[in-house]
Amino acid sequence: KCLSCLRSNLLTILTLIGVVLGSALGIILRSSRDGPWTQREVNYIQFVGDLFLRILKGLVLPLIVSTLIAAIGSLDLSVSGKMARVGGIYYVITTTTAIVLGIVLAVTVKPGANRNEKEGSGPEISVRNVTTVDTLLDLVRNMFPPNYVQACTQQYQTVVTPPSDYDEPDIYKWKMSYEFVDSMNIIGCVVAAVAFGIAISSLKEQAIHVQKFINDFSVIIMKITSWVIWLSPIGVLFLICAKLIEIDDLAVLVGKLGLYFVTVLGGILFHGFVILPLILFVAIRQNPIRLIKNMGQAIATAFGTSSSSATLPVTIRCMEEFHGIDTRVTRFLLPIGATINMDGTALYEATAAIFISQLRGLTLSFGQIIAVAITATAASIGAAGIPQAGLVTMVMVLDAIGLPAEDVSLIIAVDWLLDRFRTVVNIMGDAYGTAIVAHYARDELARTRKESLNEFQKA
Ligand code: DAS
Repeated sequence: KCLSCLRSNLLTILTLIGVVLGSALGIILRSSRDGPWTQREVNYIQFVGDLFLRILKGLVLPLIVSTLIAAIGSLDLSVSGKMARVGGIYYVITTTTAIVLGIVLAVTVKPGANRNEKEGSGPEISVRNVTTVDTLLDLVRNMFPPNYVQACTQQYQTVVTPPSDYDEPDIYKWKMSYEFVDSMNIIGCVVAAVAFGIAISSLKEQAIHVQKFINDFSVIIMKITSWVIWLSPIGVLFLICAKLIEIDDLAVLVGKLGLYFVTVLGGILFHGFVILPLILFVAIRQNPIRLIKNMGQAIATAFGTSSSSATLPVTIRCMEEFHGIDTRVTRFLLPIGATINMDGTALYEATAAIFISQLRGLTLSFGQIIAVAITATAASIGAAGIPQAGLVTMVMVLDAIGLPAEDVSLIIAVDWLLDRFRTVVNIMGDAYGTAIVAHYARDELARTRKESLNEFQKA
């Protein structure tokens, strides 16, 4: 536990160093001349950060699709029907609540909206306005596509018009091309993955080999993601440095970032320590304070490690030894919850994506809000329980509304701290769910315990 605590703190410390160095370098370079930097010079600095983001983007599709199929395919409704059903309903309700809260906060507080300051600088960006019909068509496009590869890759056209003084250096031909076609129809892939997972779960033995392959594949992708995450200090340094040089009004951005931080933090804490306890009390009339107290060690570990997976053993111990939950429930639900039930991450993804669109001066259509809700849900399910996993999957939420991945650099400076709070709420969501499932499955558990005792006595 101490080793994983040190490891994930090492990553956070290195990322923090990247943020500080990148900020210092950006401010020094920015003040080293009076006039603005040309896009060419900014791109040369941002290049290393873009490489990092390109690697993340390459990981997102296999990570999300394999995790979704593995998680849904492994839910064997026959073995622990009641537990899986109650757990599934709980996950849907709490994740949906988190997403809706995140969207409502972002569109009401509007942390990224212009407040009568001059228009932003940098390349103007205009994304194809995604209507609700577009989103609905995208949902099913990957199910029955005429050309599956084309359906997975062809997405919105994000036309990035460079500033008039832009002279296109060779290394950036791909970046500022006038038809910057974005890739990944992620929501279509999500729907196809869920359908595939349900089919595997219903086929049981017949699909056992595919299930095992997908499980192993998702473990491999998560392993690669945990390696790539160690590149984030370098990526962060160059992304922040380039953004500080490029951005027009630094003070305005810092102010908006502060409001964004408070908005996300307020939403996460409200969800984790007001909404979820309310759901617990309404569902089983249990006093949430006792559960929060019993989860004290897990909360501290989650905040310290920024990793749900590293905290899992502590969460299991807290729920079994201090809260008295049946091990059959904790060992079944908590590993699944630590992988696919991340309310803090879900809320953060939705709020951050809308915040960035506001910074870009974009007003999202209802269809795009729906696309954010779907991809933020998938991002929270697909995000691994490792530090900054939410930042990795953020690129796909931005992608769904046609925003470039490098826009994560606008929120990266405060991500290392928000990550800790969303990890705490992620594991608290799992804990409340375990208590609720244990309550509703108590008869089934008592019966199966009696049956196994009888068998034991016969033997
Ligand atoms: N750090 C992730 C976790 O372990 C959450 C996130 O990155 O959003 O839950």
